Amino acid sequence: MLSVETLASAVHLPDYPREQLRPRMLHIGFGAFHRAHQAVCADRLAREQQSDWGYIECGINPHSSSRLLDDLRGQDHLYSVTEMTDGGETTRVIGVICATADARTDGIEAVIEAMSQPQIAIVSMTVTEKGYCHHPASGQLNLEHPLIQHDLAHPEAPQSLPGVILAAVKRRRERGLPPFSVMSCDNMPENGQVTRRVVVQLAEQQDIGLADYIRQHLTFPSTMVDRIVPAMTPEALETLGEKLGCFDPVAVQCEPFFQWVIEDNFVNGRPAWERAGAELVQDVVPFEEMKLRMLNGSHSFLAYLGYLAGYQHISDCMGDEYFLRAARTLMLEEQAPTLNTPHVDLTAYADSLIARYQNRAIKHRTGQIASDGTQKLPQRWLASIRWHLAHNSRFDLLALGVAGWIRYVGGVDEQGAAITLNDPLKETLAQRVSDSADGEARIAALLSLQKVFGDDLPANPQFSARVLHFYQLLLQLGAKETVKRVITSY
Ligand code: NAI
Ligand code: CS2
Repeated sequence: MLSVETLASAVHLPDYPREQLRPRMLHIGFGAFHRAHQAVCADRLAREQQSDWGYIECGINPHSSSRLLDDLRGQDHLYSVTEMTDGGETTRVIGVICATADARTDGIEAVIEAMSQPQIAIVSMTVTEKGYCHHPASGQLNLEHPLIQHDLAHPEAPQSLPGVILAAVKRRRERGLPPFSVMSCDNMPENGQVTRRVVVQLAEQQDIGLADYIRQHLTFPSTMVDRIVPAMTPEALETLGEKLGCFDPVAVQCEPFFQWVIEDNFVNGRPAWERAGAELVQDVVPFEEMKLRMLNGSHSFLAYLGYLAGYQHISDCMGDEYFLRAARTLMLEEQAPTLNTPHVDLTAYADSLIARYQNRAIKHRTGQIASDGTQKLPQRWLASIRWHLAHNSRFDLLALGVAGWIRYVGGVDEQGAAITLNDPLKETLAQRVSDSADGEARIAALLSLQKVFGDDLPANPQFSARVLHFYQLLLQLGAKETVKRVITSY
């Protein structure tokens, strides 16, 4: 447990009056990223600007196995964030969390009640792409999703993100309380629009009046979020604990880089985030697309090809000159041309991304980034592939990425060991893999996954042919040699 008494003297403690914080923000999804990003920003505002914006942290999954919120409560809502560079580390204890409400231990009613406290002005979330219960290819709410089915039957005790937001909005409206702004901090293009759509579409199934109220009175600002925050491992927590002078089960480690671009569209006030490194803008879309395609797109490429090649971490991939060149070429030759960012130096951006990937103090597992591919591929690769098909330009590395994903979801690595798939569609993927012979039939079976690839891509012979070509190279040469061959002949 984190204990301020035994902490190493170099650790920075919250030096602002915590009792004066007002929990006007409520966050759903107390994962690694939120702890190292939005909460750090609020902490900096409290420290440097005397901001009184504090957080209530919530979990909405009643069956979650995570004890993080319990642990947080057990240490006075304090936890540590350590920024890691090759040259050293800086640790800070974050003090802006005022309270928690967890469906697992307190019941979902406690969460909805917390969201219905009069002072709540912003509900934000980091629940991963799959938490929105939408079809990744179309962005529409998936009415067949088990959590949505549950919430349609039990709107008063919801389990999905849209269902929980809806229940809270309904209650606030009945009590005559002001609406809140809903801010997604997940890696999706127009994440505010996605959130708005799933909430309104669920409302339309239940109460048209409520759907209209949401359209008129709530805002859903979009955001671009960036900071590399790998999942903590038991070993990393132990090692860190020895340095800190106490074991902090809620600790996270991250890179020093921080970026947050926020659409300035809040219905009930907001912190002055711009005074703590965030950018408030009218239109986030160009920033989101740049980051999703160049950073996350190259991340997913390195994740699948790197995993198959036996590279455990992104920084290990950077030790292979061909992987490094492939990632940079993917960014600059196949993603940058699809973007609309006239005022950004994309070459400098690509170089800064490569430098961040080379940070060996950050142990970012390729296997972690490879998770949930069905939710990530559309915005990271497929929109760009559509652009290239329309412009008749080259997309070899993107097609190699798709081939790498298909090889990965085949479930067996190049040494014949099983790959544990982590994806909400893993049963469908496994079924399609087992029903298809390896090779052309496998490609057809996976590319026809309409929820991911839509109707257009599987029907495009040029696309399927490129993916098949690279898939066969992967089978023949393995990932390391394939990446080398493709990039040296690029
Ligand atoms: P994490 O695994 O530590 O946390 C995920 C959180 O989402 C957990 O609190 C979990 O309870 C919640 N969650 C998962 N499925 C859910 C569902 N169906 N409904 C409600 N809650 C659900 O992951 P981490 O690192 O915090 O990342 C979360 C998301 O943050 C990513 O998927 C991405 O969209 C975004 N992000 C992450 C970055 C990173 O480097 N870790 C950087 C930029 C964005
Ligand atoms: C990664 C991202 O896990 C993944 O899919 O690509 O979480 C990435 O680390 C962040 O978006 C960086 O901001």
